[in-house]
Amino acid sequence: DVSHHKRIALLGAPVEVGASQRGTLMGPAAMRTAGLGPLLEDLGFVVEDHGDLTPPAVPLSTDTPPENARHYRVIQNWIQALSARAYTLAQSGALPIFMGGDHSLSMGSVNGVARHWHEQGRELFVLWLDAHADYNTPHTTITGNMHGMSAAFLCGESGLDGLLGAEPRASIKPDNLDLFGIRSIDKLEKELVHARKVAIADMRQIDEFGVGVLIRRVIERVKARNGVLHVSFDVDFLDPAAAPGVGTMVPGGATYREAHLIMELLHDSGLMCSLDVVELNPFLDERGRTARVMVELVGSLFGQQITDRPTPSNAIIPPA
Ligand code: 6HN
Ligand code: MN
Ligand code: MN
Ligand code: MN
Repeated sequence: DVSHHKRIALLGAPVEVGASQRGTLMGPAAMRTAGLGPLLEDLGFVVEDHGDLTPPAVPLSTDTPPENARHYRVIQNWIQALSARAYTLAQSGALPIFMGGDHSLSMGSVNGVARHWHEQGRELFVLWLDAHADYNTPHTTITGNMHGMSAAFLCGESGLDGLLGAEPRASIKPDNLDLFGIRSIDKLEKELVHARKVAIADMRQIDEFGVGVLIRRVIERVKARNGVLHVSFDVDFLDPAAAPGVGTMVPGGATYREAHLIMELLHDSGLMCSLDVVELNPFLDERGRTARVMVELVGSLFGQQITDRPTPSNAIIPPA
């Protein structure tokens, strides 16, 4: 049923202090400049652009900031505002696209959509396309950067317990998270991911089995439980050669073609209920290349096709 979304809600979340490099605050503007709205309209969607979120400048909460969580107060304001907006956008029946902004924003976007789907009695699954696991907590982090903590927070790990303030916490099961494209993980972070039995498709698996097989496995798992899927797309999932506009480049990432196929298979699945596009850093980009690539990939995620043949979904032999 989520594939019947005809309305897409765009929301910018220009947060940058979750990362060590500045510049992701320009991400939403770059996505708009690269033509995201008109592309989605061409694909037949009604696009509502809700502009950029502006969180309150004054602290909303009075909890004690944890150690090793840099810019906790600023991010806390973002997360609380985002979670509330994500919840109401999901409730409105539109499919929200959260344009970042660094990856800390997902603590708010996913929390809010998870709350909505849990109320509907639907399980939320999260596909984390990323070079990194983002499974640190204030206890395990080396950098203190909160964009490295979002997946762990969403799976209910402790250490940022006051972050949401009065906003209800709607954690997902570690079982319902798929880390995909991973090639950089810290030592304690790895131990935590293994302890929680989080599913990981790392780059070695991608090389050995291919993204088609591995993404179908993700899709089948969601389908089997009648779930819905949130996609959290960190630009550094892509190889730096395809996407230089990012602060945390790691060599050996997904190619343009691999990413494109993933988008097409996800589109065919009809399971996606919401999307984050995060870590785009236009300040580090080359002539808008990365923003353009991300917009193209989102286009494929929403049904852009090379030919207008019926999509050969799950075909073993290519149709004539
Ligand atoms: N991201 N594991 C490193 C850290 O600082 O915790 C990198 C995190 C990167 C986060 O790319 O969204
Ligand atoms: Mn990330
Ligand atoms: Mn990353
Ligand atoms: Mn395509």
